[in-house]
Amino acid sequence: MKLYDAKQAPNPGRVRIFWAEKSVEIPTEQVGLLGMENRKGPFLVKNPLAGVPLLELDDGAYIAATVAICRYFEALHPMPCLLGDGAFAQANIEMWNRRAELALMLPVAARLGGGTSNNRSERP
Ligand SMILES: N[C@@H](CCC(=O)N[C@@H](CS)C(=O)NCC(=O)O)C(=O)O
Repeated sequence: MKLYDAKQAPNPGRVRIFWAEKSVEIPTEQVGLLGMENRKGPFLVKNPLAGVPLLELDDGAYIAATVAICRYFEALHPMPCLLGDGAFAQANIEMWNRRAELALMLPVAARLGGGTSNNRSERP
């Protein structure tokens, strides 16, 4: 298993924080976002949406999207429970997660001039 990571980017950082809380260590490979390595052939074959983080599994499958990767590790390593114990806690965490992404991270990224896969159509 390997995580395609970019040390300076917030989304892969969320996965690394999640792993740290669960005391999980996985090899990482840095993807140079400034050199747009994520938008070149080899990486695009792995993740056509171009974003990091991207988790490569031992069987060759890929999981893209921060929350999906975190959910995968929550299922593999349930303790400590980070995504909620019970229906309300899970929904509440998901609600705040979505709020943080949509109301905080997206406007900040837009103000900084890009850097998310959600506005890649505006980039060369
Ligand atoms: N929906 C994706 C978004 C991933 C994303 O936008 N990652 C940023 C880094 S935080 C990225 O790869 N930006 C470079 C680009 O889109 O070219 C997720 O949840 O992981």
